[in-house]
This record gives sequence, structure tokens and C-alpha cells, in this order.
Amino acid sequence: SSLRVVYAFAREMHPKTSEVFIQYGTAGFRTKANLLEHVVYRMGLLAVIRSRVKNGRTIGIMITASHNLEPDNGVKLIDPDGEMLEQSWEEIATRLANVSDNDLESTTEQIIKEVNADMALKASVFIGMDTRNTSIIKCYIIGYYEKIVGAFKNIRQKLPVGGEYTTTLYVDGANGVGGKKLNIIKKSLGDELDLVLYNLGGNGGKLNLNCGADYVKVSQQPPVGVEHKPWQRVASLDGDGDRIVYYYLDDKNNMHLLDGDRIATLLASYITQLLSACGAQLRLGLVQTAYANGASTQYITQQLKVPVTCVKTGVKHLHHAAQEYDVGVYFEANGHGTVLYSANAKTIIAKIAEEGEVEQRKAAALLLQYIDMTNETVGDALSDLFLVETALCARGQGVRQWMEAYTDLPCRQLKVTVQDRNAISTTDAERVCTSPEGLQTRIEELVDGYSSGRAFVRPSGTEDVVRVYAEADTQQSADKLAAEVAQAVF
Ligand code: 16G
Ligand code: ZN
Repeated sequence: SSLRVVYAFAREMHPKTSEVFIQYGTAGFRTKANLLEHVVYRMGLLAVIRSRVKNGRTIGIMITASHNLEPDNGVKLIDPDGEMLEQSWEEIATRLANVSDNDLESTTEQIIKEVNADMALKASVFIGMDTRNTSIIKCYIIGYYEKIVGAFKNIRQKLPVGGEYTTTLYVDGANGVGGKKLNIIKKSLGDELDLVLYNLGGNGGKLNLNCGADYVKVSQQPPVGVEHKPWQRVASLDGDGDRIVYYYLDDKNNMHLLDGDRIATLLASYITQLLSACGAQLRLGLVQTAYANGASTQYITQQLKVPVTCVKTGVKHLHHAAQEYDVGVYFEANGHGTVLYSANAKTIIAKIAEEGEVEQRKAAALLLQYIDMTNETVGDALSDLFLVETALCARGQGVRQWMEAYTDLPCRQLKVTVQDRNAISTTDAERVCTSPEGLQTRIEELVDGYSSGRAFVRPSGTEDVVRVYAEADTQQSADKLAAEVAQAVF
């Protein structure tokens, strides 16, 4: 049944749009790149089957048209010892590449039978590609969503829905790819999670325009295109599906944002709870950037007693620092993040799941499935969504209880256009400005005028602007402090 997701993906995301017959030749399939979308996806499917026939050994998928010109592309499979795909499979590959979307399921089932693949085995597939624009696909590795949804449903069967948690979740898809993926997964979620999806790109909705995680976080406004109901939790993704923030409106129509910091604290405290139920002595830590709300940092260190590392903006810095912990939770306030588990941590948890006392075994089994649901390679809005929903459900919490953990300090972000943004340099994870001379002193003077004030400036890495961040005890003060600092930069 989890294969259903795979077939739905094939149909919805990688449909066969051409009747041109295409053949697996000496170097696999090779033709105009725009005819290959469905073929590449289906070869992913076949590679998984092939790996299982080879007892789980690794199969390679190579996406390249070698010396052909740029508009061409190709895809071929590589057997475990690095040699070309076994010849008898070329016919199978051709058959799978050419069936209609409607016949894909039955043909795949037929092939699985013919080659006698044990679908319960773990498969391993490596993907390589050349530098063609059409090669740089976002790799929808087969089995990925299958695995996440499977783990989510398994966990849900163990956790009764209760307390303030409700299974209805509204989602702002930012008119991008994340919402579309959820629309496909939605059917296989059953009663476990009732998704109500908005901003799926229909009705002329434009990518990230007045919607999506970045809009919601920076403007502190609800997105357009979403129907709102008081206290209903809404997850807002960004257009390429790697960020997520939550929010809700209260009965006075005020928006309450649950951003990346809030998600990080929820995950960290839930995982801490599971670790202690396992009796595992593992070091959990949290990684943030200067943008993390001061109240979140205080809550994490003082209440949760979890160590925090602060690093420069950019996922690679967070990821790197998170690897220093047995369990490293990292999130940018903008909703980009995930959780990493060291090999040692996984071994210890797996051992407890086998050999621990009854209650410890249960907690460890749950944690293993939680890990299975996590995208440890890179922050992924959908994986994060399932992690959040599981943590909330396990604790019987609705948005209000989630919000009660701590109160955000009001904050404001601004951008300033300057002649040369690189005239500004920073240190101490971007919290201190080292040039131009005098700017840091000026910022500190300004900050001193506010209660709970904090501010920093940094040159953007993605736009030709300088970013200003300020927080203080009231929104009015945060706005004012940000404006004053912006003035000092300019
Ligand atoms: C990039 C980063 C993101 C960061 C943002 C900051 C990755 C994959 N993405 O989008 O993490 O928050 O830049 O942009 O690293 P800025 O430098 O313009 O403020
Ligand atoms: Zn993104």
C-alpha cells in the first residue's frame, strides 16, 4: 500500500507526456531531455527492485548524455560491481519506461514477480549526474516519502490522539512543490492526519507571493489564500519545500507565529523526553543563529537545560555544529532545519530497543521510528511537519500549549541598501560587527536604551543588502530600535 504513494507520485509529478517509444540502448536511455522526466523516475523504481534482487547491494543511476549537446540527456543503471546493467534487464527497463501511467502499477507488480524481488529487503541506490541544467533534478529518491509516511502511521498507531491535539492541519503550500507533494501523500495518511491544503499553485497563485514561510515569518502576517479559523494550526511551507513555520489566528484575528526556534524547542524537548524514557545517556544539543529569538535561547538553556551553539547564518554552518552532539537539533528562525543523530546514538538506541526493560524498549522503538521519519541529509519541510505533528500528538498539545512554553520577544527585521555591503564585517556568529569602525559601539549605545534590547547587522549572502535585526520588550521598541540601527548603517 505504501507503493501507492510511489505510483501517485509518478502520475502527478512525473507523468508520461509523450507517446514516443524509447529504448534502453548501449548507454541506457538517451534522447531530448524533455522526454525523459517520467523515464528517470521509473528507473528509480527499477533500481530499487534491482537492488533487492541483488540482496540489497547498491545500484547506480547515472543521469548524463555524455558528449551529446546540452538539450539531450540520458539515464542508465549500473550494477553493483560497477558494470553495465545486466543485458536481460534492458528489455524490462524498456517495458517500464514505455507503459502508460495507468498501467505503471500493474506492470511494476508483474516485473517484481518475474524477477522474484523480495520487497521487504532494504534497497540501496546511488545517483550521479552531469552538469547539464536538466540533470540537476531535485532527486525524488524512491521510497523516501514511502518511508516517512510509513513511520508516521506506525507511530500514530502507538500514540492515541488526546488532550488538546486535533488531527486537522491547515497547510499553506506557497504555490510551490511542497504543497503538491503533500497533496499526493494526503490520501495515504487516512484518519491519522487530516490535511486541508491551500496555495497549491492553482488559480494563478504565484510562488511565494504574499504566502509561504518566509513571507509569514518576515512580515509577521498570515498568508493570502488561506481560510482562517480561530485557533486552527496552520503550517506554512516555502516554495521549494525546505522551510516550515506554524501559526494560528486567535479569536481577535491576531496572528501568533510558531517559527523555527519554536519548532526546535518542541523537537528538542520531545526527544529529550524519549531519551530519558529509554534510559540513554546521550548528549542532546541545539544549534541556532543570531536570528534566534532571545526568549527561545533562554528557555532552552534555563528550562530545558539543553546546551546551545550559536553559528553563522546558512544551513551548512548549523549542520556542521549539530554533528558535534550525539543528537543535534538545528533550526534557523526562518524554519530551515532538522535533527541529526550520530552513529553511536543510533547504535545505543537500537540496542535498548532489543535488550532494555519493557518501558525502555517501547520508548526506544518509538524513537527509532522518529529517527526514520527524519531527513538527516537536509532540512525538509515535509519531514519536519511529521516530526512536529508527532511531538504535539504525543504530548496532547494544541497550538496554545505549544505557545505557552515561552513568550517571544517582539522583533523586527529590516534591510538596508548601501553602496558596498561588504564594508560590513562581523564576528562571534555575526552578533558583533567589526567594521566599519564605530558601528558596533553605536549599535551598543542604541541597544542600551531599550529593555531586553538586542540588535545586530550582517551583509546578506543572497541579496545586495545589509540585514538588520532587533528585538526588545515591546513591538514598538523593537521597530524603533531596528529603524535606529538601520539609520546607523546607512
Ligand atoms: C540561504 C540559506 C538559508 C539562510 C539564507 C539567509 C542554505 C541552504 N540556505 O537561503 O539557510 O537563512 O540564505 O539569506 O544555506 P541572507 O544571507 O540573504 O540573509
Ligand atoms: Zn527554501
